[in-house]
Amino acid sequence: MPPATASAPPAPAASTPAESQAALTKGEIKAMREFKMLDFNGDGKLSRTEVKLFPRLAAAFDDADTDKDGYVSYEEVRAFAAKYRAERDQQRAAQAAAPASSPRP
Ligand SMILES: [Ca+2]
Ligand SMILES: [Ca+2]
Repeated sequence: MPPATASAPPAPAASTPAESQAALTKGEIKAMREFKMLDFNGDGKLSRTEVKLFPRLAAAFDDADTDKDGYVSYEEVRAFAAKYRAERDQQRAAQAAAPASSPRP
């Protein structure tokens, strides 16, 4: 019996199998639902035609389609939303950090 054919899995037995990834935030659930609503033909990605009805999405289409395959996948939507949120947070933080910019003349 050669000991080389050990049937034990080589993976280190980590106790938590991506537990944090499984937990979807409320925002992500909402985003997923909206994504599925927009995905009329259910192929898991949004085409330019599918977002045509939504000018704001159509305008952001090229920005969101990071791999330029002509479709926006859910991953791309998520990345885009994260980027958008980060930029907005940054703007908000910048505004909060600048109390001198009061609208008084
Ligand atoms: Ca689609
Ligand atoms: Ca794409």
